[in-house]
Amino acid sequence: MSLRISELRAVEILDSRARPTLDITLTTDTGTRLRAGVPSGASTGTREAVELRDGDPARFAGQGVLQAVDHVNGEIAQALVGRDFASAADVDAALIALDGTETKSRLGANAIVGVSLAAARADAVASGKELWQYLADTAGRTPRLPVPHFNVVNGGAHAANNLDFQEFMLAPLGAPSLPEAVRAGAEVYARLKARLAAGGHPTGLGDEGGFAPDIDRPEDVLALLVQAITDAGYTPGREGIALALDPAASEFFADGRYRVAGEDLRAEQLVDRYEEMIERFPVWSIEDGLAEDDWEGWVRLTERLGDRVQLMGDDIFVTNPAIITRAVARKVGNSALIKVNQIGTVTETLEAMSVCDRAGYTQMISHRSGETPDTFIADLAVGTGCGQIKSGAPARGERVAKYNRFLELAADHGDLPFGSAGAA
Ligand code: 2PG
Ligand code: MG
Repeated sequence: MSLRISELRAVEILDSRARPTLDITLTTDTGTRLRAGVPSGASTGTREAVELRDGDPARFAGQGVLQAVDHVNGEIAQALVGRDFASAADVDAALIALDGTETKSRLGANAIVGVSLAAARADAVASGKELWQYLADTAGRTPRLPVPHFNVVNGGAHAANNLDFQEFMLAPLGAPSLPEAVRAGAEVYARLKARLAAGGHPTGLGDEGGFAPDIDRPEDVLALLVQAITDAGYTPGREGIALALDPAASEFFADGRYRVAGEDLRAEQLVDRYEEMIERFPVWSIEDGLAEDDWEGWVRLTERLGDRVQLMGDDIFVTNPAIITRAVARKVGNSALIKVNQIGTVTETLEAMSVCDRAGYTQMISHRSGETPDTFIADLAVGTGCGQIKSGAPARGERVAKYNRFLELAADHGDLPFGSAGAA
């Protein structure tokens, strides 16, 4: 199989948060055109691959991506167009070599990841496969429809409320099928809205489509979620709908203390709080429970709670195979959040996932808070069969696009298994 690119074009478009990002069109020598939209985070890890932003205060408050666009249309196109590649992995290798930096900061990880996503799509078409099948074969994994984790309450850097924890998710682990899981998420979302309204809370939305009420204490949100699950006729818990948290603790960590609902907590005290939450509420997964630089705290967190819940690294691991390898050696966490744009290419993303597999760490595919309607991550979740994804609330087009892609795949491929391997 060979892949030859005849044209590569980038355009500056808007993401779901009114910030500029890139749209990539890759045309192959057979005339097939593939598109990719580039996602962008707000609560980013400091070791993520670096997005190139123009910094010109006269445009989009410095957030423009015209330099990254120029790099795709200029240097990257010159290097890739007309060359024969054996696979998209070879395109990724060429992109990494061309950039030449550790963090993809020269050409921009936003430029590189867009081309990488489009190249994977082109390779899938050249191989005569659907994207998820192609990714499954490339990764050597068994496809599976994942359990969607619906982020229904937004705080932290994703909402203008008082809530320090960033994400509160519904995890329908007990759903018998993907369509039933999506239905559960949507039904509980509706009941949650009604509960919030009845309690006098505004029902405005945060960046990922979850509600953004002014509730300070995370425990109060968890209690509300359990009520909404019950209101909708489901069972709270792993056999029905469990809960997952992404406190994104790096965002409220300063001078060795975690500031939660007005209290300054040491890591040990925050771990105590998590332990109480796990005992009182059906929380099955905690992402970024402690800050990315608090490795000591993470070791203790993992010792104390690692055999009871999934402890997932996002800002601390940044989908980086080398960092995850260090974490495994130090027994930090037991799971990794996987974001293609944190590392910058599909190839390195799959590598990070195989490091996790070898260590017995579970994985969850993730969107970013700034998204486009691109559904690549839905196919990535199915193809890698990791069993879990988060793509925000079951509301807002750019979030729902991913969930709807699963509904399509479930309808077209009745034999695809469903469920989270790590949740049992
Ligand atoms: C996270 C992500 C996605 P952001 O912290 O997990 O929800 O947020 O894209 O802003 O980094
Ligand atoms: Mg996170």
